[in-house]
Amino acid sequence: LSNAAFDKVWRNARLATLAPAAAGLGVVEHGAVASRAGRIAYAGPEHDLPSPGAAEIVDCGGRWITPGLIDCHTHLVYAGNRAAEFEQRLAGASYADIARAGGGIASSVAATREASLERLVAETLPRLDALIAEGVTTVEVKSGYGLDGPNEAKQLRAARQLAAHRPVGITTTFLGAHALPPGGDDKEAHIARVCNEMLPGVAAEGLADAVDAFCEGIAFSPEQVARVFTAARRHGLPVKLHADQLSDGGGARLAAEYGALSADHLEYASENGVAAMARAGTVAVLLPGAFYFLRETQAPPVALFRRHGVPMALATDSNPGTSPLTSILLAMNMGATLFRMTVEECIAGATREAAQALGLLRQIGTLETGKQCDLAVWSVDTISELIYRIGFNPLHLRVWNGQ
Ligand code: DI6
Ligand code: FE
Repeated sequence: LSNAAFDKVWRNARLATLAPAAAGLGVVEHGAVASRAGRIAYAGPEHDLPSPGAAEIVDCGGRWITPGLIDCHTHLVYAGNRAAEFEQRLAGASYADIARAGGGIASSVAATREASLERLVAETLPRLDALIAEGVTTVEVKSGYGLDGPNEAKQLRAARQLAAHRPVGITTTFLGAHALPPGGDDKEAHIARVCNEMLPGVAAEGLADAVDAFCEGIAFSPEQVARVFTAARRHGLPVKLHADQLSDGGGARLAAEYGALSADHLEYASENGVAAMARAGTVAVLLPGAFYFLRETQAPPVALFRRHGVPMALATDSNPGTSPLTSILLAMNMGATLFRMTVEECIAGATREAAQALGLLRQIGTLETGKQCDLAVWSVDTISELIYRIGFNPLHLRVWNGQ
């Protein structure tokens, strides 16, 4: 360490560092974190804290510090809502029935195309604020409600602009292969436009950090997704996949074959799909909000992910159709109650494993020297309270990029 003073020290805290070399959550009982120039300059026992002085010292009063939470799968940018469709489902219609009748994603596409860029940002900020209020410091945002060149670009620009309005990290994912655009009936033609027009346009403008697709009977086939992934590779973009959510379509294996950062949902993933993910280092992103909201009954194969050593992340899947959820803490509680994940898995799932699902584990996701200083300080006695409570927000303070 140089002699330069720390910018800030948070002392008298218990740390869940999530450092991969440490056991479990990497707990440090009498801990401190120090920042310099937006990065973590120290995280560990307070009595080992080097003492070059600090511009500001914050006494955390024995509270817990975790890495800032990461919501690694959202469709946060869209216009309108689907409350009417929710009522149809309450009356007995299924998600797939509504999609086949031209509702579902297509109705959000119509509303999103109608909205200006400014309007999209304005409609999204309250949702983003709800996440931020729970200690979220990085949010992944997908397109997929524009489904043509100009509107996909508009959605991704709106996502990028969020970072100018709020102190939060935003990563963007191009999801042009989400559904057929309204009125469209030719999946092959849509995939060709995704690969030859939309993706090159979005990549040329630097609007996307990754590429995703929806691999499902009601969406696109593995062969069609493979074409999108090949195009992504041509543009040097990593891939992710909505895989095996409503049926086993071989999505987990397909994602692994393309070295995907993550495969997401995975309720119906098979063991050989899970094994392929393990070999490829693909993270399983589990989305209990959608499982709950669709009243699904088949939980993802958590025991298989554990046995094969596939890291499990948790995210809100915040979207108007299947998961109108803007609480990462509730997603974590549902990971435990609905998917039987452990407290440690739920906390790792919204920090370290979520960072890996975004390809950002070197920058964020744990309390380790050199990483961006993103912290959440919690007024809880035991860290399990974060997972145990429902609808209670114990966030004491949040630090993004050292501030
Ligand atoms: N899977 C989902 O759960 C969301 N998208 C996807 O590919 C649903 C999006 C919506 O219904 O608007
Ligand atoms: Fe999704």
